[in-house]
Amino acid sequence: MKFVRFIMKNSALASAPKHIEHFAKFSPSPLSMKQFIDFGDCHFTHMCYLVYRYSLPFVVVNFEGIPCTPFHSVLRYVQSLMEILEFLEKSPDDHSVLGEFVETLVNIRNRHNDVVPTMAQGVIEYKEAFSQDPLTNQNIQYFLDRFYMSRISIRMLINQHTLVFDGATNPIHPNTIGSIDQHCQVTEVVKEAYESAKMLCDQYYLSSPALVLQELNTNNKNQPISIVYVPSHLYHMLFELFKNAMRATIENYNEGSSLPPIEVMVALGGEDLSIKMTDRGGGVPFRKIENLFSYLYSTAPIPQPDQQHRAPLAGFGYGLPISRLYARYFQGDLQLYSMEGYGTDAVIHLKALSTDSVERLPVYNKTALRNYKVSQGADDWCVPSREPLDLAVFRLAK
Ligand code: W6P
Repeated sequence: MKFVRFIMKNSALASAPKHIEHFAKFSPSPLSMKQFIDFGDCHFTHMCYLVYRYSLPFVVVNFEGIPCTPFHSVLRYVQSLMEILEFLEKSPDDHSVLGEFVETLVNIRNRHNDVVPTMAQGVIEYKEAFSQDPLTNQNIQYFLDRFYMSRISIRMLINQHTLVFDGATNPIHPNTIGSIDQHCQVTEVVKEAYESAKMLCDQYYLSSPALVLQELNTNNKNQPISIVYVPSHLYHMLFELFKNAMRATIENYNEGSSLPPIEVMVALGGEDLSIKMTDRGGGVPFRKIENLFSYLYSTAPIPQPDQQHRAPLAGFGYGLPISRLYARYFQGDLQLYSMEGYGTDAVIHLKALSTDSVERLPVYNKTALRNYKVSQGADDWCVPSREPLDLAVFRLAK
């Protein structure tokens, strides 16, 4: 924090620490889908307040949390924060101020477009400079899951505000409010995500597994399943899962047999909407499943310009952990169940009811800080030995 104060004192940002300290005391209030929808006619100051209430702890944790956040990225957060703070002094009743605010939000969103690769580069640098132990992995996981969840929520707010600003409904999707579709047709999104992944897959491997899609709507038999959701989030998760399933299927394929299809089951119950994607790609050993979600273990050096011919379906870096965050963002989850030698089931669980779809947001307090573990302490479980026990030693000791 000292370092941050130093930067701020030496720039036009002198008033930021005061604001940060003030607003960091607030906890963000999570919004439900319904509240997001009602935002259609939301008041400017409310929005403004929300945005910077979110962004402040975000900035704080950005400074305190990770040892090697690239410097310019930190400065850009300060800049965005200051730009939002400026609006607090302006009159929200002035329509030109509203327009200006939207413009600022769009600039802020664009400024932070490349946060994920920038942070990934930070993790790579950390990995090269320090160790790659389970404790570091755990701390980076804890920090980045919360950091990216903040980012998802801020971008959701910014998107809602900028999209509903002009008050016009989208003529093609009249049920869409900002980025929320009140009748998000799940199987349609599944098909779109499949087609995009298939295109990449065909391009690279010259073939692709077929899709077998089924749905079961227990609430309303024979009706297509629809939920109140953000289609772009759902698409992001499904596209990621399809790419993984396709790659595994093709790479596990034996000449002479036919390419097994990817099966997707969509089920709607009273509480959950679940999507299961099954591949026969040979699976992943149980021990390695967690690593698929690890920011530390799944970073590969960012490809250099001369290495552009790598597989488009390989090494997606943060695709899976971020997809899981999208699922968790509205109280859902994404899980992988694999049978090594056979294949993998990837399951997305979402809330069926919009009243249950409430943002899941991190808070920044002492408890959160305590979750950054400093030393492992004595392990309270035996470490399995690789060598068979030499009983002769025990006999001798007697
Ligand atoms: C695999 C590995 C994986 C990750 C995510 C989704 C599906 C699959 N299939 O073999």
